Amino acid sequence: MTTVSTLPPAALQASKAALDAAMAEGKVADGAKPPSSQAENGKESADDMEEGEIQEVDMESQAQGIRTVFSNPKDFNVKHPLYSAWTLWFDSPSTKGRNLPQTPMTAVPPTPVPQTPGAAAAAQGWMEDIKQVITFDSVEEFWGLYNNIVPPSQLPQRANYYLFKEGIIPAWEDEANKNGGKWSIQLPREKNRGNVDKWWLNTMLDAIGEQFDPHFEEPAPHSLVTGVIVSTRPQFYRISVWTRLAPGSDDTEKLRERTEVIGKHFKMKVLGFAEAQKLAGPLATEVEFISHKDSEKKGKGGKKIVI
Ligand code: MGP
Repeated sequence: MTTVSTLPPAALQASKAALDAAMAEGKVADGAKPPSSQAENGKESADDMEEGEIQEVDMESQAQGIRTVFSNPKDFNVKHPLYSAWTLWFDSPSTKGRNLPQTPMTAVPPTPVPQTPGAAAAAQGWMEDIKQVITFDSVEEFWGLYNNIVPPSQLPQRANYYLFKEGIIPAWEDEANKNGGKWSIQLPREKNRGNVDKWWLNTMLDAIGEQFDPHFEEPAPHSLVTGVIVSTRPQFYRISVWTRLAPGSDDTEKLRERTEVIGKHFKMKVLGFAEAQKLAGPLATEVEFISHKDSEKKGKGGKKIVI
């Protein structure tokens, strides 16, 4: 299944602009709210106006009956498409070994597991407890979902949210992941309960807005980012950004640079740390990259890139 939008350039541009506005408005302070009209056109909303002030109306849009989420958060009729569709997956102790009933939120056709028999069997076991929640392809649907799901700080221990491009399963074995790796950071749970929701929101926004990889529009292999994950563990939180490729000994310097740009963006723009800031400590790691092939070896060697 292809994951790249076939939208015309104008629609893509609108999508990016809408997302930038959403991020500027909602990213940190009041992340859960959809963007306001101010974000789109710099005009005041009716609530912000002084008595007697006259509100400017975009006659052209009105004439055409276009109502964006910015001009009418409840009754809009235009959606801002994302560059790709994304699927949210979830697992927690309560989903393990259970077949969840198909509610409207989970009524998504199952994604096929990878084709080679060995990979399929391995991924099947791993994917057994991971449930698809919903697939969305617009800014509005993202906010609708975000406003209706439990934030990571309220999840039980040993739970995970996985947000992956549609058609890619959150497993090493998927075609799109098998040669890739992940940037991740682990931080102590108690000290970071107040930060994890903001970090996860920022991570999702920058993933769906294609902010991580500046070369995301190149014909192949498209964006290096395939998905993002937040994990709650008894003593720490972990946030990861999965990539399609991992720099290895026979790769060009270009792939390593492109991978490092993603790691630096994650550390500085998404998590808000300074480039030189040291983060490792008890229960904490630096922002570090490891290939999935090395992760599979479970600590038996493997080279990490640390930012
Ligand atoms: P984890 O949940 O990513 O790590 O993987 P964590 O949090 O360190 O471990 P936990 O025990 O606290 O949950 C845990 C284990 O799941 C790995 O060691 C693998 O055995 C298995 N696993 C993880 N991933 C991401 C995959 C995958 O993509 N495919 C398969 N087949 N197994 C996986």
